Amino acid sequence: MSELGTLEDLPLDYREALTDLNLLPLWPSLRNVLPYDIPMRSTEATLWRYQDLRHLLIQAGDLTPIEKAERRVLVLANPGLGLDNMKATPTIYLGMQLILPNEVAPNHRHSPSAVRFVVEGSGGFTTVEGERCPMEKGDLILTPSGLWHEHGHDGDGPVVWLDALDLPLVYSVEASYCIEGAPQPLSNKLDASQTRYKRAGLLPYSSINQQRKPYPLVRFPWKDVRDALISCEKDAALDELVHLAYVNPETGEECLPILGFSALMLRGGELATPHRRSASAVIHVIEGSGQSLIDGKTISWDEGDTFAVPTHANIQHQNQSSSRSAFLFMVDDAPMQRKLGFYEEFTEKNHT
Ligand code: GTQ
Repeated sequence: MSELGTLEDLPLDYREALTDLNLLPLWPSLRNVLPYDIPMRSTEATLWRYQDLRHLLIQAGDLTPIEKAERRVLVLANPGLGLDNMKATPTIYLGMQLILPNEVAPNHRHSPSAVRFVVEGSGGFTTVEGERCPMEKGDLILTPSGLWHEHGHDGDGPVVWLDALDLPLVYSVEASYCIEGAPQPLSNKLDASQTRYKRAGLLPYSSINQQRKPYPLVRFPWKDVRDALISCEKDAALDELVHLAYVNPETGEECLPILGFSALMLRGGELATPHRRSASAVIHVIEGSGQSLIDGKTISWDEGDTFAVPTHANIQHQNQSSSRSAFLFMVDDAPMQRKLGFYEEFTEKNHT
């Protein structure tokens, strides 16, 4: 491998002539954009503890009325990517959103896709294109690109959820915008998770012949996912991950185009070593406590905590309890990488 020429190797007047014409020599920077073997990564394995941020979020409820916020959110920003850039990873935006009883976060739709993962409280709901989705702890609710959505709360006490959006990607291609709308007529209808998609492999007969909706199911109740993980565990080999993907029930494909969602169960005492992957991810702790080793950095996590996993990272997750299972919710950008043709999984460790 030969040493590449630097900028300083070039005469000043030549460099100025290039700059005047908006030109740049590639070779001094070639290894920055195409490093050998492992990408250049600025994302840090950052931990956001729920215990640390919760009181600040509740305080925002006193300081900022919902009318002054539209969405009352504290953004979980990765310091390695610049705090102001609102990135947990290069593609994933994360926020903790608070809604108080009788508040309304008004109807809108936008080009980035979003999901909500409920962290705390009861009685919240998100209406998606007229479908009222109850929000209970651990429920996943999709608000795909372009669909109307608004949030409300007709219970007691604070309701908090984690927002994950593909905003950094959509923003970076200068395609992110939002449209305001009138409140959606509230239906009392149950959402499709309760009326249409009750079991894997069984669809409402009428849906077979119809033009498929791109997002037939927008709510995945945690109770169903948790039960499914527990029943999978009974049949899983000891060295097999108990890991389920949230998918579109009609196509079996990932439920959104850019970000992917999955739930991982760590059995009592389990030390899990998932394959190193080209995708970045964030992990939210639904239940349990433990440690994750990410590129040599130890993250100690508890219920409600969230942490970022850079692309190509070496990872291990250790359940701290020898008897109780731990449950993790994961968001990654593997669907985008697969579509673009550069998703990879590695069976061996990398450089470190
Ligand atoms: O609830 O629609 O965290 O539009 C950021 C942007 C939440 C939302 C966020 C949003 C929303």
